[in-house]
Amino acid sequence: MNVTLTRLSLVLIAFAGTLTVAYSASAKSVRRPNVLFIAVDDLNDWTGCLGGHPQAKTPNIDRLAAGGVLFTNAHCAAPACNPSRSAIMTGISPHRSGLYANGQKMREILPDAELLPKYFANHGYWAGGSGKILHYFIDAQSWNEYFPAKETEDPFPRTLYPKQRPVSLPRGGPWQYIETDWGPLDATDEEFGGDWLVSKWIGEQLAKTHEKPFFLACGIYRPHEPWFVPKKYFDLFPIEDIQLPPGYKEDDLDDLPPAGQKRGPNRYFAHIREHKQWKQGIQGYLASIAFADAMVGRVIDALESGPNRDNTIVVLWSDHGWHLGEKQHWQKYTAWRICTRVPLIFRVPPGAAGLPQGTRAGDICPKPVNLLSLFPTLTELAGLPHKADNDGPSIVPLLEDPQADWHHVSVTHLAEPGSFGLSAERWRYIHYANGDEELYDCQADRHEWNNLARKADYKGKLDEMRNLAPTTFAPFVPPRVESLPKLKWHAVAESPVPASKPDGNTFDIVFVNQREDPVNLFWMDRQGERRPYGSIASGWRIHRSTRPGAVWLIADPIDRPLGYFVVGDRSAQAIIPEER
Ligand SMILES: [Ca+2]
Ligand SMILES: [Ca+2]
Repeated sequence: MNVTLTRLSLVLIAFAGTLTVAYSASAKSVRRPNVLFIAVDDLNDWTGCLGGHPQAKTPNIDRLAAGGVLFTNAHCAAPACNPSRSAIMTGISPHRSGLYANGQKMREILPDAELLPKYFANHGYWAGGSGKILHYFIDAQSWNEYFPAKETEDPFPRTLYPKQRPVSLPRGGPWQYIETDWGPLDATDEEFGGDWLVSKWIGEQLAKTHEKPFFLACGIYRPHEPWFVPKKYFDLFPIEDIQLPPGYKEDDLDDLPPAGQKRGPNRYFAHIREHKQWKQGIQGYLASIAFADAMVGRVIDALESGPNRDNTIVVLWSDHGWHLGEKQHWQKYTAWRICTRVPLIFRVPPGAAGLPQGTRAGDICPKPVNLLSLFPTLTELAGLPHKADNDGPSIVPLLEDPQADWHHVSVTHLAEPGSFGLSAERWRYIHYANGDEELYDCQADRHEWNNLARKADYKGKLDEMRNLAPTTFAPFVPPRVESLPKLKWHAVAESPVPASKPDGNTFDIVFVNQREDPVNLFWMDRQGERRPYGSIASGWRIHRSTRPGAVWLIADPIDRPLGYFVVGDRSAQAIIPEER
């Protein structure tokens, strides 16, 4: 009896052992690496590891780069949040989707797109996120969990701002982007909230053991404007020591074609210089970068002290670069290298399905890559099937060998189809929709000061770059009128009608007449005189091309004024209200 029992026990133990082995083997065969996907908003090459500004302080980003592969020639798909992030998250290039600008709506243009987190979730992952990953919305359907709650569609946790704004500059007019503002806050990181709360929630997820592998997206909002961060980050950059951007050259525009000369100078930079705030702005950007870097450090520390350390791919990217005066420009939306080039770092642990040996610490890759490659690279690393509509090539071959043969170039699309910047390994080529071109040798001229496109010696190189460029461009898909922001209606009785102060580039305003009668439309000129621009029938809408700071007067059919609109900095709807 005892013997039988013992034998039975042995059999059971052996059986249990077999089961355990079988389970382990099957678990191992489906073991997927986690993905920690870190986005930093509006960070150009002003990091320690890319060396874009000698005073930049980013010890945590540098530490991550030193532990993985740093790409020194990575570019965005578009130099603006919405098209860049939409391209990353869908894997579809702006010139195929028609999504080129911030004012467009991703879900109007790509209603059925399966975004990166959803693709991972559909392949056995848990997809979580926090902070700014898409352009001011969450897209709840694409995530299992989000902080703040995904149902809010608001990716930002509470954030401290000064009580009175603006702080740093007088308003330059009704068209000034209000977020161009900066200053130190008398607050701790915790009191500041914002990205600190994002990094806290991300850290909590990293500290847990998860049932499923995770795709975890961390969207750090600084150094996006406004540049308010706790004072200790400003204190790292005393104002008397601030150096101007290394890429600034006063006469840099002289050798540009008309489209480049028009693209460069903008109202922000002129306004900042006029008020002697250039160095203060640079200080605000450097401080905001240092703050963002500290938040990245919190996330990396949480990963490295937790249970997921050895099985998590880390990728860090920024959605586009930023000008702080280079080519007389402040902000983004250009095809120059300072605006298209972004930090991109991959750190892959050994054992990842698509790269079993993992990345080598300290590798540096100079090959031209595009953020469109994030989607196919991550699916390949995780061993998921390739998604057929991904436009970018996977860069896994460059993670294996940063000097591998690489025949791709990287294209960054501007808002009008057919305008783009193309980055090859050494050369950069810019093409504007009107046919204007620029050519730069970035090995000899990293700040793109010397436009070679009109020099006879470079005709062959120019032809070579032209032949690498895309030739077809999806038309720009305009946003539905209903999704445009609304201009404020000023009834005439409230205030006198001001004169226009037009400045900047043109865009469309859609006038919507909700009255039961037709109305007449007038543009107020700079002297405050009316100029007729037709009439709008009851219930009709019309488009008028206009500029920031323009004033449009609405009058009844016998030209008695009813009210007016002041145009802001973007396309909008101007709703002429019903009579009450
Ligand atoms: Ca951005
Ligand atoms: Ca130049």
